[in-house]
Amino acid sequence: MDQSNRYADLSLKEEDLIAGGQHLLVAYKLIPAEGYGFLEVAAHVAAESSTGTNVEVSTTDDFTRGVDALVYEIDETAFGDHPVTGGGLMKIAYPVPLFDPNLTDGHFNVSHMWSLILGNNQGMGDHNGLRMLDFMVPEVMIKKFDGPSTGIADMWEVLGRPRENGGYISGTIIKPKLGLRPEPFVKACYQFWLGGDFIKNDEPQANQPFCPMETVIPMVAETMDRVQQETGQAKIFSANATADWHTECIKRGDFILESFAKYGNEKHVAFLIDGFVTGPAGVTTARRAFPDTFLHFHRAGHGALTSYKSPMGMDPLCYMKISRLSGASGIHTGTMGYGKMEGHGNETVLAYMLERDECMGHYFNQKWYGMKPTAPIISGGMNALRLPGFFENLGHGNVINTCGGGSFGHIDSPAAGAKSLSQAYECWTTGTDPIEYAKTHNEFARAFDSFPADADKIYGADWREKIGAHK
Ligand code: RUB
Ligand code: MG
Repeated sequence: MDQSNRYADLSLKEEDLIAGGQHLLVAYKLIPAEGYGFLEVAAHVAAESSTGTNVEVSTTDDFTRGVDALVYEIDETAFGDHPVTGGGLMKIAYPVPLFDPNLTDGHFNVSHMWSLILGNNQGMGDHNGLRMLDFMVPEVMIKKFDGPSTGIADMWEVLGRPRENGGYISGTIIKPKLGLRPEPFVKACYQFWLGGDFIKNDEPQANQPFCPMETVIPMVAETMDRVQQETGQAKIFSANATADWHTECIKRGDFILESFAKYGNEKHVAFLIDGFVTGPAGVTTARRAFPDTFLHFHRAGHGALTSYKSPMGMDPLCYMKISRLSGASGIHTGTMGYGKMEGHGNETVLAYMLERDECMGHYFNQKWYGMKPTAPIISGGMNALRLPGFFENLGHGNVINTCGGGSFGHIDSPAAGAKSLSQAYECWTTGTDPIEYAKTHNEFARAFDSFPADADKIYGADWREKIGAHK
């Protein structure tokens, strides 16, 4: 049934909708199924995502019609006719009263927003693809999302740096991913911390019988204390507190904080929450139960939702915005094409959208009205050789970066791997040519020997001759 006479109004102007401030706007890519018209399916999406269904229902009244979501713009051929990557653009305006404030405090909740704007409409049979490309939350709603409570500024402070522009945080992920018992696990921590700032649990590292949390976490806390005394430098550990049940998440969080508090280091802890698999409930549980602890949003599995290979789901930009609304202190943004995960150089907007108080996205200029920033966490196949190009593309180095293979794969030691990372940052901040820099910085030079395929690709196969003799 074509409902475009009710759920579409192409005379509406986006600037008026924005100025009115009473709508959440969403841009989608839509591929109608064979035999369906573009506007017809677009209107069905608006109906399914607001006050309607696939048929007219007798229970509708005038008030109901007043909160209809409306298609206000379409461009049927915007992305071409490829069956997967093609499609048209459509934008829908959702009236604010459609969204759900909490019973407890009147704050908006992300789960509800998500299920409305990217919920049932994903499963409709009259399209072959529906992907959310961008959305814009009006001021009246932004102010009622939790947003972050702590952030990278607090982490910089713990590290003894200025709260503004505190610079690159060199980090790692303990590798191997699984299979380390407590002794080798903390040995790996110790070795990295001799040269680096930040360690995170790899996302499946939790409470395995061969490395129980109640054994290993106190050992990590003791190791952090020892390495801090030996180096005179502050260190951070991001501990996995992901759980299905909020009580379990809180139990893990409490236990982790207590373990580090024994050494006065409870501020040196972040909680890693796998926010894709737990969903907004996991993130908000940690955000609200532990407002003073940095909330590290890891997103394993997100590719099923955000991959550019899919005509479904949402663009990574939308996922970033959702994480900031939920209150993540930091989220993995990918590596913008410089690491091993899917991505490309133009994804700098993912970081800017998280950091800035106002940022132009793919379709909408989002104002955050003072909501605290979420830090970009750069991870996945990175190493010292890939970092100078990454910083150059992003334009700054105020990020948390975790290099698992890039640190534990360094030919000399994890400490040398860690040092090679901060050297890569110094190389870039001083504008030094990496080959020249390598001549006087051994750990960075040895990263070339450690990752020769990367070295060949990024710096040319003659890097050995150019750098010359080193260890
Ligand atoms: C990286 C790693 C991270 C993922 C996350 O290990 O374990 O969990 O890369 O990916 P390594 P994303 O540094 O050895 O590649 O940041 O894209 O979510
Ligand atoms: Mg991982």
